[in-house]
Amino acid sequence: MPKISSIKAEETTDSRGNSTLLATCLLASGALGSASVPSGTSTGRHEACELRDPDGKGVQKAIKNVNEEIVKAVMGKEVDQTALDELLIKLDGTKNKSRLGANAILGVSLAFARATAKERNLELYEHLANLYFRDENARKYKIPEPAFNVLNGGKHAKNGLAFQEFLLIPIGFNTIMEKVEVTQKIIVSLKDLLLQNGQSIELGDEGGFAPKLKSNEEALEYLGKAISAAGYDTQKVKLGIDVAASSFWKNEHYAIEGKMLNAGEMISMYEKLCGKHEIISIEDGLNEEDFAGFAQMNKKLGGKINIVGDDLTVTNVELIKKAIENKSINTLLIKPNQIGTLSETLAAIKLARENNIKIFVSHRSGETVDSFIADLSVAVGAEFIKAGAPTRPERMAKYNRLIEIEKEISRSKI
Ligand code: 2PG
Ligand code: MG
Repeated sequence: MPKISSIKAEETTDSRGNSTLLATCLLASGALGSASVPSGTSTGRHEACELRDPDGKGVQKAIKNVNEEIVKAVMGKEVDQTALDELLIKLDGTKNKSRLGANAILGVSLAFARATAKERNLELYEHLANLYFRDENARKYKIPEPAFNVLNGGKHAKNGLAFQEFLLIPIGFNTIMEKVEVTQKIIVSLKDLLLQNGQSIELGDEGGFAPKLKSNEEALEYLGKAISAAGYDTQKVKLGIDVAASSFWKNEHYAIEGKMLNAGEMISMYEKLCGKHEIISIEDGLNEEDFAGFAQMNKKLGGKINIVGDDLTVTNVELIKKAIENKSINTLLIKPNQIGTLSETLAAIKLARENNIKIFVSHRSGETVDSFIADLSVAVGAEFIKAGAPTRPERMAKYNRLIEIEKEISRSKI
């Protein structure tokens, strides 16, 4: 078992220019691993607590918690991932990791995983697969389908669009490299189209454009046109949306495009949109507490498209169980920092898998160039991954890592 020599946390900066935490773990063998923690804006109410300083911005307190209390508790310990994560959870002692901070805990958890992979001379995805699949024969590495967020709205932009993310999902191509290139071409066409129509090409938090369009449907129309203008068709390039509906849930209704809709009306709206556009995935279509509404939506549309839980389930086993009991989703979004340790993230994935729920691994809107989620997605055989527009370094870091892994996997098959 790996023996921890030391752990250190320091400050780094994310893609929005906000402080975040970078943790490094040194094992007695000399193996070293680092990981930085991303940060969300449209966070689910039940996410683990990201500890911020009283000014709401800094992470000095979380850093101090790692460098003092956590170091003291883990130094010299011989542990595996499960034992370390259990120790951290116990040390924190709260239900949502609010004392030490989920950012402090996750940084340590992921840095330890990287250091352990190094010690064992394994690629990170191989090590994560070992943690996830105890049975070596069950293991099969798979590159997930990438979903690229190219038009931003909601809390990620200041353009008044209610839906948070409009995603391109280029399914009709073989390699991840090709999928990235196709999307980059469509982005160029989209930019031209926006400019031709006098729209702004300002960017949102995840690198997609954030034009002030009159409706969500207009955004989907732009995507359709950009796909054809780039020489592709919607049989090969599908669409997805992350509605993040909790962000416009007001007075028990959805305040959208001047209307106040109920869950049934939202579902009818999605049905119509799916009839007109090649949508294969809808995330957080309803408010984060509405398990029954999600179930209705899953019943109506789940046979054809992904009904994805994000704020609804927040990578939390208890909430995932509730979603399973209610048949609320057929796809689960996975964000390690929603729950705060690697072991709990893997447990969430396992539970979903056992219940035939697809896995959709996700970045956060505030990201660093850390590509941990790329390895994670391959290790667990996720169906999908989203990491934003393939135009900015913190987003490309994930796609480039997938490209690298894909090459490596195909080499090992020869
Ligand atoms: C989401 C995420 C990532 P945030 O809602 O799925 O795209 O956004 O990180 O702001 O919660
Ligand atoms: Mg979401």
